[in-house]
Order: sequence, then structure tokens, then C-alpha cells
Amino acid sequence: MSQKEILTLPHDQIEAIQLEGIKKTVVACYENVPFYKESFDAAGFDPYSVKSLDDLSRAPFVTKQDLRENYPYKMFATPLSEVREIHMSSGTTGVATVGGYTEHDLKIWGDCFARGIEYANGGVDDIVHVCYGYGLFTGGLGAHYGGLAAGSTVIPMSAGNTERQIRVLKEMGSTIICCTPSYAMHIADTALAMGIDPARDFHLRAGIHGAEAFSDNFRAELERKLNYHVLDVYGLTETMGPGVAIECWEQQGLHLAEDHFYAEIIDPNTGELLPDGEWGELVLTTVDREATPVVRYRTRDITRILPGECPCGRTHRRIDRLHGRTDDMLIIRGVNVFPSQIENVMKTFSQVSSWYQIELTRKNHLDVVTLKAEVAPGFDFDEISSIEQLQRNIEAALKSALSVGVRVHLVEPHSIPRSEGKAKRVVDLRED
Ligand code: DLL
Repeated sequence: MSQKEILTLPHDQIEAIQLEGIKKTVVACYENVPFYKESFDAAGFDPYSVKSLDDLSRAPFVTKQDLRENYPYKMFATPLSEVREIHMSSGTTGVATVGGYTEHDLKIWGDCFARGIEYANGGVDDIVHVCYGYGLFTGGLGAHYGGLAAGSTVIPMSAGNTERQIRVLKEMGSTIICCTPSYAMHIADTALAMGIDPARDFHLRAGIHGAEAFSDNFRAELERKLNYHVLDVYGLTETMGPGVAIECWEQQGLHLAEDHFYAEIIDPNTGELLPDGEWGELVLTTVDREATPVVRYRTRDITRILPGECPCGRTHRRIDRLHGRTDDMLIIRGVNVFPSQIENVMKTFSQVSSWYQIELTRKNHLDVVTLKAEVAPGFDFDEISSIEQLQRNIEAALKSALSVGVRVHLVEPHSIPRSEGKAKRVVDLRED
């Protein structure tokens, strides 16, 4: 079956593919991975008894902690002789998690990311400029395999050396760029500072941006500066890397690659399944991953299944743009706050740009949140009274939207460090 046919299959046929794959996956996990044998037995889940997709909800969850405890190879369901490639999460908050890929897993990965190129109406005539980092991070090679699978010409730039990126974008005529949204913005701003107008001098039609959350306003600014169309791509090391879900040209949610991933949304507090349309934690089961399959992996990512059909006519269900993570949620004096909520308020002020950093400190045992935000270029930073007034206005808007006090500290353009990969939005300086 061609990729185009797969993407428009009637949904009951997609479910049949999912059921057939998941029946094999749970048995392969049970028989080859001691962790799953133990956890299925402890939960009284019989992997041989799965007759419908609903039966999967009887299986226990697997968490990042479980994967870490089984570092490095204990979650592998195939012998290492069948594993062709390894990737790892960055491990900034602890031990890394490891993903293994057989030949088949690499093929699926390429096909999934290639859907993003297809959603961008791209293919053999496109030059795909990949400036996600190559290496253990899944961004670079995931986009690379996607470009190859789509038959495009791939330029494997990796991240960094921004001036060189700019020269290549201009001179080689790249049509699709793949990198984090914050790096795309940094490229655009650096080009402008070099006297190159990316809207005029680049040849981009689309950007396939993900690995971090970005707001609709951030997207609009990117589209204006780079004169292209931005598609959001979602993925995670634990299930494959980029390509688990990607937006189509309609920009109305991200189509899950449902022939390879089965998605559930749960209440993160109770673990109960939530109906379509309700926000909760995304739980993923791989349908046909061989080396490191996962059964009911708790992603910690917050989204919802969008009810209804996409105007593009593709039948794979969509998740909404990611709302944040259950674990980057800030608890400020007892109130749950997501960085994205702060960003949404900030975006209503045209005098500030999209660059911000949230700094957490502690004073007299109380959390203090400071939002450092860059003023928009052209704002008169020497006009102290207007800066102070603007800070007060933003503080008042944050207070009314979040019910907590956030100090606002406006800084000059380009004073917040730029990142070539994921932007660091929260800096936690609290001790203990
Ligand atoms: O970030 C894989 C990836 C690479 C996705 C390139 C898209 C593009 P990890 O480093 O394991 O893998 O981080 C996974 O990043 O659980 C989300 O919290 C976050 N994330 C990924 N994509 C998005 C997105 C890669 N489009 C974690 N929007 C995930 C918001 C995202 N957050």
C-alpha cells in the first residue's frame, strides 16, 4: 500500500492494523523484556487475551523512570545483532533513556517523517535543509531519513554555525527547513542582522519545526520573517523521535501516524481514560516497533485528541498542539502554571518580542518567579519611564490571568542566550 493510501484509509481499517500490531507487540514485550513480564503479571494483564483495542486499557503504564531503571539495554525486545542504530534522550534531568532501531524501525521512522514533507506538498523536487542536531538526539537523523524516504535532496547541516546555515539557505535554494522553532527564529534574526532578508533571499516554502512547544504568535512571526508555512512536528526518543504526529498544510492539529502509534489521553492524576476533545496526558503504544517497543508509555505531554475530520481528507486522527508537560508545570505558591500560559499573556503585548526566560528563585522560603523578556526591536529602551510602565502592565496582566504574582524584567533585544536546539525557557535557581 502506498503512503498516500495509508493516510486516507477508512478509520476502521487503521484500527484493524493497530489491533493486529498491538497483539504482537504486547506478546513480544512479555516474552522478551523481563520488565514487561513482571509488570503485566503484577497488574494481572494477560497479553495473550487482547481481542480489541479497548482491552489495551487493562495493561499497566510504563514511565520514563521505568525506562531509566532498565538502562541501557534491558528494554530491548530484539537481540542486539538485529539493532542497527541507537539514540538517547539528553538525560538533562537524570539517566538517559535509550531507543533502539532495527532495519524495519528505521524504515518506519523515515516513512513517518516523510509524511511531513508530503504534508508540505513536497517530494523529489525539494531540498530539505536539516539543522536539527545530528547525533544521539533524534531530530537530525529523523528528519534526514524522512527527506531520503520522500525522495528529496537532503542537506545534512546539523545545528550550529548559523552564518553558514544562512549562506547555504540562500545559495543552495533549500525549500524545506527542519529545526527547532527557536533555532529557525534565531536564523531569521541573524540573517536580518547580516543585512540578508530571509523573506526575500531564502527560497523556503515550509518549515517542519518541533521538539519544543511554540505559540501561534511565534509561528506567525516565523512565517512573516521567513515567508514560508510552518508545520509542527511532535515526537520523543522513547517511541521513535520526530514524526509521531505532524501537522498538515491546514495547521489544524497534528495527524498521528496511527498505523504505527496508538494514542490514549488520560487524566494525569487518576490514570483514567478521557474522551476525545478533553485535555490530558498523552499515552502512546507502539504498533510495530521491534527493538524498543513501548506499551502505554506515559509521555507527560499534555494535549487532546481533536474530534472530527481534518479538511485535508486524511483519516489519521489529530492531536492538538502541545500545551505543556505535566512535569514542566510550575507550582507557584500552590498554583499550577505552565510556561505556555505566561507566554500567551506576554504575546498580547506588541512591545515585547518572543524571547523570554522564566527564572525561579526562592526568597524567605517562597518561590519568586521572574519573567525576563526582550523588548521588541525598535522599542526605545532608554525611555526608563515607559519601560517601567510596560513592566507594570505586563505584571498586572499576568496576575489577572494566572492568579499569581510574576515579576517582569524587560531586557534589551538579543540579551537572552539563543539556543541551537531546544530553547531553555525555565531556569530554576532555587536551592534544595
Ligand atoms: O524532541 C524529538 C523531536 C525531534 C521532535 C525533532 C520533533 C522534532 P526528545 O528530546 O526525547 O525528542 O524530547 C521529547 O520534547 O516529550 C515533548 O515534551 C517535547 N516535544 C517534542 N516535540 C514537540 C512539539 C524530541 N512539537 C519531548 N511541541 C516531548 C511541543 C514537543 N513539545
